[in-house]
Amino acid sequence: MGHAPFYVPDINPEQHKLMIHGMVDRPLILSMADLKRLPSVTRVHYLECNGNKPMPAYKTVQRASGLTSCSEWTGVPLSLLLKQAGVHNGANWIIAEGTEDNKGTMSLPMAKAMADMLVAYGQNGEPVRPQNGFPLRLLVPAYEGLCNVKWLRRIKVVDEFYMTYNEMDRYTSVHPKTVKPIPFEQGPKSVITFPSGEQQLPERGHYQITGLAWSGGGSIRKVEVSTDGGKTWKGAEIQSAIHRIAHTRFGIDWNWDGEECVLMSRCTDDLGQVQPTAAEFARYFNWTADYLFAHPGTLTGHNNYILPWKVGRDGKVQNGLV
Ligand SMILES: Nc1nc2c(c(=O)[nH]1)N[C@H]1C(S)=C(S)[C@@H](COP(=O)(O)O)O[C@H]1N2
Ligand SMILES: [Mo]
Repeated sequence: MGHAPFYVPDINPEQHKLMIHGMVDRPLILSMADLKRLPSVTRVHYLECNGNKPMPAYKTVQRASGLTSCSEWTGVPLSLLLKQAGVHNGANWIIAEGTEDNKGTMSLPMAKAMADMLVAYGQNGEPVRPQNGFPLRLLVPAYEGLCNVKWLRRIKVVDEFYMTYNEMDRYTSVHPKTVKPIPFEQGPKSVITFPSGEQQLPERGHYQITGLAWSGGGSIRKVEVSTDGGKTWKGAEIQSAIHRIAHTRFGIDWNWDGEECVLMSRCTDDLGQVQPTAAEFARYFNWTADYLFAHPGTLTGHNNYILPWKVGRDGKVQNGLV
């Protein structure tokens, strides 16, 4: 599988180059110093792996939804480099390539490259960390983690979607001319981090339910929390600065009466998209939630459905999808 590198490439930043070529008038080869001389932008964005898939068997929030992170990224807008290179008419895709053995190659739409992709060299005010792509990473806000090619060294401007290493894994039976890649943009998602699976409430009384929300559709407009398994919902408080396409922290006061209950959160983004339940999510594929859970390997794109937590009378918290 190309999804996880087996090692972190040891790259000398003094020697590292980014090449932009293919359907362009003026191919570019840029050093790190060249890139750092160009106008930069800094933005906070989350990343999430498609492997983040809440399943009944997953006991903790880390296991069900831990493959996500949020950083402040600094870099050069890819659009600036592409304009400098002069993109040909009909060049509707790019192929981004990393430096390690399997290259982590991805075909990505030109429209997205021109809209908001970043060639990032900074992460939280420091160089991008080795594990996250040092010295250069392609940042593709809102698109699934896979698209955010680490250790970036080459961007080829092309006419159509290509079957590269990562795509072979997913679209093995389709022809490049007719393939319809699963939608890259991730939907609205939230998770309750407290109280969550395997945690223990010591006694009845006051708690604050807290968690994280994010969406590829933009910023988080609201988060609602239910303490009765989705029968009634209350607006939660947004507790962090709201950035577009970024983790947003929420919380709500709660008085636990000591009875068994099911906690759920659902968010709405500024496109008006609402996070689905597992049943609603499965229905989109003409499945039931049971079918979805019985086929963990099934390709579904982004798995942004609600992960409920069941609180027992003993205060023990368990996965509520069971
Ligand atoms: N070059 C390269 N880029 C890559 C990968 C890879 O294996 N090689 N893995 C991708 C996948 S599947 C994900 S989810 C993200 C993970 O990013 P992170 O390690 O910064 O969390 O990087 C993506 N970029
Ligand atoms: Mo991933």
